[in-house]
Formats: sequence, C-alpha cells, structure tokens
Amino acid sequence: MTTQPDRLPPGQTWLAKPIVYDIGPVPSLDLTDFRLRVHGAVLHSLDLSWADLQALPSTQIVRDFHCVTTWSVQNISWTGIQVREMVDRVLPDPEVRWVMVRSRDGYATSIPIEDFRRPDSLLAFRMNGVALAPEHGWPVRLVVPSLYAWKSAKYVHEIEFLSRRQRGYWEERGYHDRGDPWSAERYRV
Ligand SMILES: Nc1nc2c(c(=O)[nH]1)N[C@H]1C(S)=C(S)[C@@H](COP(=O)(O)O)O[C@H]1N2
Ligand SMILES: [Mo]
Repeated sequence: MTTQPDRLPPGQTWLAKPIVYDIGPVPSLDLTDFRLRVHGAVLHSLDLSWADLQALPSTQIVRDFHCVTTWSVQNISWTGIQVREMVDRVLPDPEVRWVMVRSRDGYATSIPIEDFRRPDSLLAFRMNGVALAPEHGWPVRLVVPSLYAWKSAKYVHEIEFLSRRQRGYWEERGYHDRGDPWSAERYRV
C-alpha cells in the first residue's frame, strides 16, 4: 500500500479494508419488497421499487473512504446512481438545507444538502466490482466520500428533504453535523 500523506486527512491512518460498523444486526430483505422513498420538502415525491432504481442511469467512482474512528481506505470503487439524479427529479424546495437518510436497521444520518448533492455522492449497489455484501449495505447504500463514513448510510430506504434541521443517529450523540474529514469535523463544538 502506498502512503501519500497529501491524501490522508488529519489524524487518519490507512487500512487495507474498511471495518464493518453497524448499530444492530444486518437487516434482511426480500428484493420484491424493496422500496426507496424520496420525499419531504419537495415538489415531486418518489417511491421506487428495486426495478425502478435499476432503470436509472448508473455510474462508477473511485474514492478514498474515511471513518471518524481514524481509519481510511484508499480507492474503493462504487457503482450506483448519482444522488443528484434523485435531487433533480424530486426538486427540493429552495429553503431545504438538510437531508435525512434513513436505513432499514433504524440508523439515520443528517447531511447538508451541498455535500449530499455533490457529483461523487452515490446510491451505490456495487462495491469493488461486486454486488454489495450484506454487511456493507445490500442492496443499496449511500456513499458520500467527501464526508466521514458515518454519513454513508447502508441499507437505505428513505431520503427526506428537511425544511428544518434534524439530527441522525450519531449527530444526536454529539458527532458533527457536517463531518468534513479534511477539517477533522469529528464532534460538534
Ligand atoms: N445503516 C447503517 N449505515 C451505516 C452504519 C450503521 O450502523 N448502519 N454505520 C456507519 C459507519 S459509523 C461507518 S464507519 C460506515 C462503515 O461502512 P462499512 O460497514 O461498509 O465498512 O457505515 C456507516 N453506515
Ligand atoms: Mo464510522
């Protein structure tokens, strides 16, 4: 593994593979029951089946992945749908500043809309060339590589555009509202 200090955010150390972090058991699912709800302060809500999601244009990115517990992994490739594809379809109200992403295991995370809609934020269903492993978020997870990995919610089933800020699982427990690794935004001050 090459070590390029210029691409390692402050206080981080390289690991070869991501460590799996889950607040609870990996949730089970029958794909025929899959729904992704995209709603809230938007003009057009969406309620997508697995087939609907697969019909959307997909793309691949390669990004480093930074966990707030100080490990980082280089060059993970993710395949999925650009988040801004969804944003463009639902048309959030102009006052929306925050998005809440909710998962089937009860996890949730709140993300500033500017970070959420970046071109490298994906709803990913493949990781390093293969379908997501159950513990990495099967069938689909959010990946926001510009922020700490706790913002990359696994097992996603709901995206809500908020008219007032709410906090997700770790944000409620004192973690930073934004979580930019380059500014070491670990905890809320
Ligand atoms: N649904 C869900 N998503 C989650 C978590 C979780 O507990 N549940 N943990 C987060 C944390 S803290 C990290 S570091 C990453 C880890 O991703 P991995 O388990 O695929 O390595 O997932 C994030 N997404
Ligand atoms: Mo994490």
